[in-house]
Order: sequence, then C-alpha cells, then structure tokens
Amino acid sequence: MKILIAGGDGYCGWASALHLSARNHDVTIIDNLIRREWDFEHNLNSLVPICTIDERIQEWFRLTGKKIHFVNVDVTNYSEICKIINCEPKFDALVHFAQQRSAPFSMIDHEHAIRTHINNTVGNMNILWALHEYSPNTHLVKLGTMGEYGTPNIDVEEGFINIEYNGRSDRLPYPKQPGSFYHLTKVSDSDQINFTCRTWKLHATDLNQGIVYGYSTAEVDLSPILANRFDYDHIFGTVLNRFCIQAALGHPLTVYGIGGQTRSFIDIRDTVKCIEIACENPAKLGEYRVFNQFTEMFSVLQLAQLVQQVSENQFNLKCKIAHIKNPRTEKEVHYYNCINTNLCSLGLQPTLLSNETIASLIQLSTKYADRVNLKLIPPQVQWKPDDEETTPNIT
Ligand code: UPG
Repeated sequence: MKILIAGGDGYCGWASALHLSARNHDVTIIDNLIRREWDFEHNLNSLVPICTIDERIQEWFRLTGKKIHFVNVDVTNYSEICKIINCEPKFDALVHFAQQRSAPFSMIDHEHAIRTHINNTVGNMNILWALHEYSPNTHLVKLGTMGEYGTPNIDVEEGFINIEYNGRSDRLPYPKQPGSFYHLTKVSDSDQINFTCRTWKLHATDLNQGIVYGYSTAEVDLSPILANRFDYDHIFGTVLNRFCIQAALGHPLTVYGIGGQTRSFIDIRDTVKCIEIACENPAKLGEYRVFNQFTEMFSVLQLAQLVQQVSENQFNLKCKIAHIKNPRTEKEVHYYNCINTNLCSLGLQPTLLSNETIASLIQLSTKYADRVNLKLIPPQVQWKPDDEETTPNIT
C-alpha cells in the first residue's frame, strides 16, 4: 500500500513509519519537525538522543534498502497538504499523527491552548477537506485518544452507544468528557471526521489510543541512528515511562494525588501493529468506525507499585512512592471499564505489561541517566484550582 504518515517524526509516528516500511508498504512522512522545536522552546530533551529525520531515513535505507520519503510540511498549510494528497498515484491510507499531543502543554496558558487548538483542529480539517477535494478513496487512519471519553460511571464502548429513551432507541456517539484543551481537540476531530464520512462519504478509522509506554520495536532497535524519542519531562513524558526513569535515578515516583486514576495503556510495539491492522483492513467508503486502541487498564498507583517491585527486586534500587499534590482536575477514585474488542477481532495479539518490559525501561534509563535534567520531573503545569480540596500526603 502507498501510505502517508502525517507526524512521522514523533514517538508513535516514527516507530509506525519504520514498521509499515518493514512490511513493504511505500511510506511517505510529512512532518514540520515542530515537536523538536517544542523541546528547545521548553528546555526539554528526549532521554535517548535522536538523529535528524534525514539521518534516520538514510540509515533505514542503508540497513534495509527500503526508501521512506520525507516532505517538510505543516498540516495547517492547506495548499501544501492539498499538493501532497493530490499526487499520483493516490495514497491508499493516510495515518494522521501530526498533532500537539500533551495535555499539560495545552494547559500552560492561553497561548499554548490556542496553539494546540489551531495545530490540531485546523490541521485535521485541512486533511479532511484535502481528502474530500482530491482523494476521497484514501482511507483516513486518525489517532484519537481514550482521553476523549473521560471516566464515566458506565462501561466505555468503542465510539458509539445504544441508547433507549422515551420508548425509542438509537446508536449514538458515546458521550465525551475530555480532561484538557488537548483532549478537547481530539473530541472535535472525531466529530469532524464522523461528519465528513456521513456527509461526503469519506472513510475513516478513529483510533482512540490509550497511554503509550515502552521504547523498543523490532525496527527502532536495529541501530542507534534509528533511535526513537523517550520523554520523561512533566509536559510530554507519559506516566509509566516517567516512573521507570524516576526509579532508575532514585527519584520518588510522582503519583499525582491518591493514584486511583485508572487509564488504558498500550505498549508501543502494539501501537505499530494496530496502525498496520487499521491500514490493511480499511473502513468501507462512507464508514466512520472507532477502535479503542489499548490492551490493559491500570491505576496510576498500581503502575507505581509494579515499577517499585521491579526496581527493588531486580536492580536492588530503593524506590519510594510519593503522593504529590495533583496538578490536574481529574477524579482520583472512579469506575473504569473500557471495551477493546475491535482490534483484537482483526488479529491484534496484545503484548501485556511484563516485569521484563519495566526492567528494560529502567535499564535504558540507567544507560542515559546523565542526560536527565531532574528539574523537569516535578509537575509545573497546574490546572486544578488552588482552592480545590487536595489529597492527603500518603506515602
Ligand atoms: N500522572 C501521575 N504522575 C505523573 C504523570 C501522570 O500520576 O508523573 C497521572 C495523571 O494525573 C493522569 C495519568 O497519570 O491521571 C495519565 O497521565 P499521562 O501519562 O500524562 O497521560 P495523558 O495526559 O492521559 O495523555 C497521554 C498522551 C496523550 C494521549 C493519552 C492517551 O500524552 O497524547 O492522548 O495519553 O490516553
């Protein structure tokens, strides 16, 4: 298949580009490399050093003889997006990762919320218009998030829910309760995509992905020049990756509040497989479908305890769990049960979280420990109002 990956220089995008190319798909990446600039702007750095996109692509070609094409394009630039989507032969699939994906980034201040909104919402709409105008047969595979649903007190279905009301019934989009301006943009994207599938007969798969953890994939591991980014900072670092780095450095694990926040998770090795499955099994023309892309659910405290056990038992590292004041407005104790049957029924065999994976991430962190700036670990972006009840300091 000819596949366009928007945002192919990022954490999930780069690993997916390599994976699809390894499976002999003809891959083109578009990316404006802004994620690297955001690091610079906020004095952040990936734990693992990453090469330039040109070096990465050359190394992939040297090792495998497979070409990945790259064009530096901003998704908010409509005419450039149209040029790419209109090129012949047309793309079979467009995988859209090109978004600002951090909740804390979107909550820093008005300016960051607006930047997130423009990048994500305008970018998504540009892609939809360009597909409509020039390539309606290209299947859109869009990265959504499990964070669109929030934490309702009922099971979370895959995108839609059957509702009976006043003696009538319908299958309607599942109610959304996002927890940040970033998550809100994903809800808006889902509405836009659903609308354009209904109205223009585009076809799309909305992948509501859980929190991604891990580093290794078969392809990334082939060479240090193919290295993926691995974020540990309070803006872009996601919870399990952060805990593993903290354990390696002897830093107390930063559980926000009680730690009863339960979320859905996925190993990056499964992310790349899910992208492959979605591309190779396209939605029907006019169909908008939603897959919940995660494999397991954990509370934040459970994860901290798992990391603590591995670091103490396998590495003899003392590991403390610190319950720090939660900077986010979110429920810390709640019901959480999400359905994820669609991807499994198309063949996904989940890679479940193991002690080996946690140990490998602790080892990776130890290897690059001298690159860690400890000041980037404590949360600095707060969106829970100061006067709201804070959680007790339980250790
Ligand atoms: N949390 C902690 N301690 C930390 C970091 C986070 O307790 O040091 C908590 C946080 O309060 C939240 C949960 O962990 O309850 C998850 O936070 P995080 O790992 O930062 O993930 P999200 O903010 O949910 O966002 C990530 C990705 C986003 C994606 C989403 C999928 O950044 O792009 O959409 O996961 O659910």
